[in-house]
Amino acid sequence: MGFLEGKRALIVGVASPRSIAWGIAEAMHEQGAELAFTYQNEKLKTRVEKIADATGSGIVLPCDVASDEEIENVFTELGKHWDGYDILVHSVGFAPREQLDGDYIDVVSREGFQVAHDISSYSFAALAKAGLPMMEGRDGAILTLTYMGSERVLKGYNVMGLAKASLEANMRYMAANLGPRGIRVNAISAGPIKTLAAAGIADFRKMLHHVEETTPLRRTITPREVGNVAAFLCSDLASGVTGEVTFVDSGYNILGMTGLN
Ligand code: NAD
Ligand code: 0WE
Repeated sequence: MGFLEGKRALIVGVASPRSIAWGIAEAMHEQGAELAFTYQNEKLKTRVEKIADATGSGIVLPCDVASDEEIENVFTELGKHWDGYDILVHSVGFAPREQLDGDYIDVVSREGFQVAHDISSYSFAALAKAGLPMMEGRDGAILTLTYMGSERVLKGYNVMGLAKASLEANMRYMAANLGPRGIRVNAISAGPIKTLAAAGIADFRKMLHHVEETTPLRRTITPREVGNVAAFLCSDLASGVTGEVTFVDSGYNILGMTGLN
């Protein structure tokens, strides 16, 4: 029997079979969870329906996290299928394209900063808050996806680094507030993976190569490896863990002088 048997999970952030959220959905399904999904826009709907089919889920709802109304609507609709739910996965990040190319100080703008923080950090609290009534009284778990660019400077990550720092602080404040109500809140800090969110990022292939050459495990990680840790963190096996950032990065974050490994 899987360690998520009897749990219901809402997965936000599938865009393609390469999405980290796709790997999380597969891992949670394998451990016995019942799943529901959201999609950002009509273009992505059929992709999300594919993973829903593959995991025996019939619940696929629209949700652009820029819209308060769409966030509210997800839980109104979810309530027609489920009387409650146990797990929320937030696997969403976005900054306007031009923010991720060039030096931070040259490209940062009020608009770019606002959008990055709104979509990549605020949406985490907004989804948790809107879904709170349906998670009350049932050992819930909430998870988000972050990146080391929150703590260290990576060329080109720019305002996304600030947004991820905000997201991690957001996660800790949510953990403190929701802990007394039986809900745990955590983050996974993943190493680089070639997903849609990595498409067109300058030198991304170089970064993957660097990870293969220098990390303790000498390889990149897969969405499914992130998924397995996500399934664990959202299960009762992790009942004592909240407010934590867990790295799934082949050990990259422990290194100094990476060029010499
Ligand atoms: P992805 O492109 O597959 O997923 C990003 C998701 O964000 C997509 O599903 C997209 O639809 C969604 N999204 C963006 N704007 C949205 C909006 N306004 N409303 C609703 N959804 C919106 O890429 P991914 O790599 O799987 O990214 C998932 C998460 O993992 C992101 O938070 C990303 O920052 C994080 N992450 C990625 C990597 C990596 O190297 N790929 C590493 C560490 C962390
Ligand atoms: O969080 C991310 C990427 C997030 C992202 C990607 C895009 C591309 C398309 C946010 N916004 C957009 N906007 C778009 O228009 N990662 C962790 C992947 C990533 O991106 C980098 C990285 C890594 C790793 C950018 C520079 C340096 C490293």
